[in-house]
Amino acid sequence: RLVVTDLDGSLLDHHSYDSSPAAPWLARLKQMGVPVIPVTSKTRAELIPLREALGLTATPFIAENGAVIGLPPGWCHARLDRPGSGRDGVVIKHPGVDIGFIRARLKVWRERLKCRFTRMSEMSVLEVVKLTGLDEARARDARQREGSEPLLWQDNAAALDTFRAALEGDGLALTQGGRFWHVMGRTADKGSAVEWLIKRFTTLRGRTPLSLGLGDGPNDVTMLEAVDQAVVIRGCHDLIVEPNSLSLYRTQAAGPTGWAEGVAHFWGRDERRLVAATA
Ligand code: 2M8
Ligand code: MG
Ligand code: MG
Repeated sequence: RLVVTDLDGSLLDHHSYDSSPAAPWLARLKQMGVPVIPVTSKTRAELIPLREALGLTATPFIAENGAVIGLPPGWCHARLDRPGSGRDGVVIKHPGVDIGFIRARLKVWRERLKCRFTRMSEMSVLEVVKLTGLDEARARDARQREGSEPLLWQDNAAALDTFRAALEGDGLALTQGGRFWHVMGRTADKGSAVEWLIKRFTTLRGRTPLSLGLGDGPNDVTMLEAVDQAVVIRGCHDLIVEPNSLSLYRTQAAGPTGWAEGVAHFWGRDERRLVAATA
């Protein structure tokens, strides 16, 4: 088994970033030996303290909406990966497009299309703090992008369509998070990164895992369509998910309370048996 999960608005509260209502399930999943893999818009820098705090340092992570994949030593492959030079021997993959190219194209399109938006990298740290409720250190980390650029759209819907089409010609795509639009490589979304990780799990362990995914935003849809069991957590957006089976559950509660509700919906009954089997 395997859990892939969005953070903001899912495992973490949209406003306070608190995860405590999910703590009992996180502990149980650890006991069951189930990897919980964060799949988030956040950057690699933001994930360093967060993975520590959540007790998820031994599992892989997917950052920047799929543009960055991190593999801890237990998930590396002797033939397929170069030894990790990153922190704690973590191997980093960049399936997307470099941030320098993304920023250069954003500059070009803003001049040509005369559309209005503000990139996160143009905001001061204090503006990011105000907008997101992150503390200053985390807001700094949020600006350390490698393969995706968040922006606030300040123009109308028609201009957004034109902008989207222009980006497509560059091999770029727009995806929507809780507060920001994110510009990134078209082929590196959350769903593709999750599919890649499921394949890696299968190569290493010799069997395909049963996968459970949880998310609350439009940027989570590709991920929810890539897993066996999908949980849509109540949030600020109405998500249209095409489930690959009947295994789609929409929670009553939002944030980490909804997260626990979703895991319990699918796995609550198996839990006692699985803990006993792995003990
Ligand atoms: C941004 O991501 C969220 C994800 O839903 C958003 O679009 O609202 C990113 O900049 C991320 O790095 C940051 O931690 C987060 C803070 O709310 O905002
Ligand atoms: Mg979210
Ligand atoms: Mg997110």
